[in-house]
Amino acid sequence: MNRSSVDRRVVGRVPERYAPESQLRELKREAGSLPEWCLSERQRCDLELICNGGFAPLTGFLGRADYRGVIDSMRLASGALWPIPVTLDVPQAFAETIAPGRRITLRDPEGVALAILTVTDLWEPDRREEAAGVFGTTDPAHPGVRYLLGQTHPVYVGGSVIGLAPPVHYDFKHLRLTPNDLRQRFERRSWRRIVAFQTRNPMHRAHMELTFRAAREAEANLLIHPSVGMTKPGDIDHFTRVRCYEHLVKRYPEQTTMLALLPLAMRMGGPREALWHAIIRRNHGATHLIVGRDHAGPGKRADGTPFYDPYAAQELVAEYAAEVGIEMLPFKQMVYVRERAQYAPVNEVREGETVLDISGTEFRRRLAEGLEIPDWFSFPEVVEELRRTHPPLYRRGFTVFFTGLSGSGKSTIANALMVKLLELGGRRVTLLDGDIVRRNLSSELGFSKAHRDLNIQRIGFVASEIAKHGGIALCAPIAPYAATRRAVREMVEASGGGFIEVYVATSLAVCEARDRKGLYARARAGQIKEFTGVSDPYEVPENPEIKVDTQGMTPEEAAQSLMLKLEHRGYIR
Ligand code: PPS
Repeated sequence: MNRSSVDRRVVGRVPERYAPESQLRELKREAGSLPEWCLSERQRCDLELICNGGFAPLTGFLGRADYRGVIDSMRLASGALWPIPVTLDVPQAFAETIAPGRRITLRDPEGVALAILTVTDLWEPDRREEAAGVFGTTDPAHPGVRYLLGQTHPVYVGGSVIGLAPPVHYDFKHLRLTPNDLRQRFERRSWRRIVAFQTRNPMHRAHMELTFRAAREAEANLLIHPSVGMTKPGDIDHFTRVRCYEHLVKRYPEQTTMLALLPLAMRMGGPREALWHAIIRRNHGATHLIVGRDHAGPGKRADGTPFYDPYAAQELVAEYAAEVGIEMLPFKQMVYVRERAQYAPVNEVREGETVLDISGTEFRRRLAEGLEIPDWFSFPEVVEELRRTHPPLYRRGFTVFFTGLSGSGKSTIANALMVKLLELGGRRVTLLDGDIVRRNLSSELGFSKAHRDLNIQRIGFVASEIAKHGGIALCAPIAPYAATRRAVREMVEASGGGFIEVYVATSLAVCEARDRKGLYARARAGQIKEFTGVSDPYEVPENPEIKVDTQGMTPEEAAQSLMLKLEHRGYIR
């Protein structure tokens, strides 16, 4: 390793985009009179790093020429290296109220004016082309693609920003250090060589070993720099993670290691994202970046193949490291070698040695089932912290979401299941039956697609709150649309609860023959419009956790079989 190339004092500041004190009063007055845009979570993260210099040399959200250059060649129009588009997406209706040359106020969800943006460009991007260019795929199994194609608005607004105030964070204030805060601290401590470690996961022994080795090899100090903006959906929440990191830093020798939080909204873009991380860490004063296996990896495709080669990120960062001004420390996967009772990179394991490893999925399974987590894998205080927020499944909340035609037997089975769960005891159970919800939550709604979606979203919201607080929600609406059911699943799972979709597969003919409420007859006679199965669609669930065939089975038998399945999956015991 060429030590001299990066052996430098971390002097100087990165340019920030905050308005000088002398102009603040005038700018705040102006902000009150401009069209205003309420930032999404991702835009808020991006704005913070634009303003505090974490995204230098960006001076705002990308304009059209920069955007093109970033997609095609990872470069801004100025020629500066920049691999990931940082864009401000807005709906068409808002775009129509602004034009190039105008200024807009960027606000946080509470209405606080964070910045003023001077519009230079306004355009409708081809977001599929962007996905293909940046992520190398348009497959929605890639979380970056899914966000881009499913959650961004169709018009991009480019322009430079001037910051009025940093976003307010109420959590872990002592760890929220800007690039210039960090540079100043490094300077004060005379840290000349700083290895940054990026992570979006809790850190265990393997990570500690890896960072130790990296710092030792580089003869450098260590900056543990986890991303706490948006990470991959399903990740462990940052509150829990940060408490784990705080435990862990106490185990490093004093004066060697610093922990700081990075408000980065990750895109899970693999190699390009790794290069982005390198630029961001350089801005924060780091001289080295650890790039491990599958850095910023998006997970796998539906067929199980990875989106990127696990070491492609290392190759790309290595190619541009000199230009970025940061040295990359490539790391292989660390595994525990039983005979040596220590960790080693997987490529240094000798023949005949026994390798122990617990994957992320296996670790989550052990947490979910309340199983033992060995000492060689993690530290007791870290495991304890994770167990506090991730108790075993049988102590977590969950939602059983019945779907099926009117008269299919959803409510009856849900009722029977509720009674059985209450008989078991120890848990709170709420039944959100279609009719009950329509009376109490959705009394003003009809049966158009928009109204049905709204009805199901409300059910999903209530269910996710119930599950979040450890309760059991039994939902029994028709819920005819697959996309809305999927959205509810995501909402419940994001709140930490389990989600079990039960398709009550009674056929239309049987439901109609039963016609307990006389609704089918009225629908056939044209007296009820948009009736599911008759004059309105029902999209059959493709992958429900459980399919109930009510023919030849009483509701009680169906409920009993559901109890067994819940027990088998670990939700009750
Ligand atoms: S949805 O699509 O999920 O919002 O429907 P949901 O809220 O579950 O419907 C509850 C009950 O409304 C009665 N009903 C209708 N169903 C379907 N289509 C139309 N047009 C309609 N009009 C009234 C019906 O009895 C549903 O109850 P269940 O328990 O499913 O029979």
